[in-house]
Amino acid sequence: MTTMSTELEAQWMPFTANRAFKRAPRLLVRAKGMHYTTVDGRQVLDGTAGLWCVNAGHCREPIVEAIAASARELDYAPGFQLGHPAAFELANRLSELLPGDIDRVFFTGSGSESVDTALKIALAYHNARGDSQRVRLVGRQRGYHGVGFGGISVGGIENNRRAFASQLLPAVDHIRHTHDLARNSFSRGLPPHGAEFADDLERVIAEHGAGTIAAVIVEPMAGSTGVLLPPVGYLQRLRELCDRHGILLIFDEVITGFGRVGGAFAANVVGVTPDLITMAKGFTNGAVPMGAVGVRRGVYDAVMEGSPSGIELFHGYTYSGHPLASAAGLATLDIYASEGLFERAASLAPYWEDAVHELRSAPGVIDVRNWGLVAGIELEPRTGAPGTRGNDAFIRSFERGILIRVTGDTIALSPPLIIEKAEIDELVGVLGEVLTEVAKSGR
Ligand code: PXG
Ligand code: PLP
Repeated sequence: MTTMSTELEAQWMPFTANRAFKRAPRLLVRAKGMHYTTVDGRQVLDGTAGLWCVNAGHCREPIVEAIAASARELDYAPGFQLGHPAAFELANRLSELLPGDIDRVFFTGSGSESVDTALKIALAYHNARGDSQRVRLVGRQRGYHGVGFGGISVGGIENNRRAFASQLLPAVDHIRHTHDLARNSFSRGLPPHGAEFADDLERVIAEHGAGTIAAVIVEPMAGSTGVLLPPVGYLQRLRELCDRHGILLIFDEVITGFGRVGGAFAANVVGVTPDLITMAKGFTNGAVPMGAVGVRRGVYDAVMEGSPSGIELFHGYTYSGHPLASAAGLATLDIYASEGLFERAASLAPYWEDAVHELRSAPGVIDVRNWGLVAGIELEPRTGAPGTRGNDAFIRSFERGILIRVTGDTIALSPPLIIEKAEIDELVGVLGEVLTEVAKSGR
């Protein structure tokens, strides 16, 4: 029996229109498999894996058990100068999934912390090698890297930066984003045009000198800003440029990691190994907050060698490698492996692609794009009221029993990887009806 205070004022909600929400709240009280249950007892099909994190579906028993067992046995263990076995085991297991020679793992509590950690490791790496001129960080327009000061500095979403613009990191540049509706609309899988967008890095290099640049950070696929895909060859080209100029390449795989695009990481899927990978979300199936940074052996070794004794990296979190999170992570990786969920995402992707592209004919749709078990459906903004069409679609969808995610006027779909074909049909079918209603009613 759930008892609940109906008083909502005290919680300042994250990335939410607080006043509108508190007037018309949407509360979830339970979840199982592919569905949420609302406070008024309705079932809602989860088309977004929570916030891109519940890749194995909700309330999976082995994860629940692992968390409960750890809570009973080892609730917390300091991670500074002490350790516990599950964190080491999890790092070993993760290093097997990570591509190439990325086999060192630093634990954090979230994607935002992973991003700040990766940026600091990049600076520490160059510093350890006596290359302390390399301090400049390069992000990308429309990038999302969480909400720490590092993350919003390299991030490229104006709304997230505006109020804080006077105090962002000083030496940061942004290369252009990869969205090109004119040439790539309604592409299936990775879009064909735009590998040359990577060459925008040459502009930054020409302006500041390669010897001042520490790292480039990009999401292989920008999720939060509306499913912006990497054109074929783009990530390879970025890798080549970084190699040529001694710049570290960071893939922010907070969303693309753990099966979302049909492999362990997007890096594995496209065959490009970055120097660092940030992750979170699907790492613990969303059940306990945890993130990590995967680091190439050579980067780790350089930081070790740069420091003959004592603490090599002055960085870490109270909750780095938390026992409950480590237990959840191990149980989650077990499920991914035993159920073959990354392969499942890859093999379902063609069915998913066909299904979501049927929305092409729904009113107001100006693009449909997909990769793995992700889809972006871009809607034509209403004149003078951008974002309202998307928001209306979100609210109507929720009322109709499907959870979608909307950013501006782009709908992002990213269901748990356990989704069945009939559920894909339901998700896309209801969404098509919703888009028709939204177009007809103007709200
Ligand atoms: N990097 C990337 C690429 C992300 O997508 C973060 C960092 C930050 O992670 P934390 O755990 O600090 O939130 C993210 C998070 C959405 C949505 O609806 C996306 C995120 C978070 C919440 C909502 O697109 N991405
Ligand atoms: N603020 C204070 C006063 C602290 O003592 C600490 C950690 O000891 C922090 C912030 C950082 O917290 P966390 O390690 O959870 O990021």
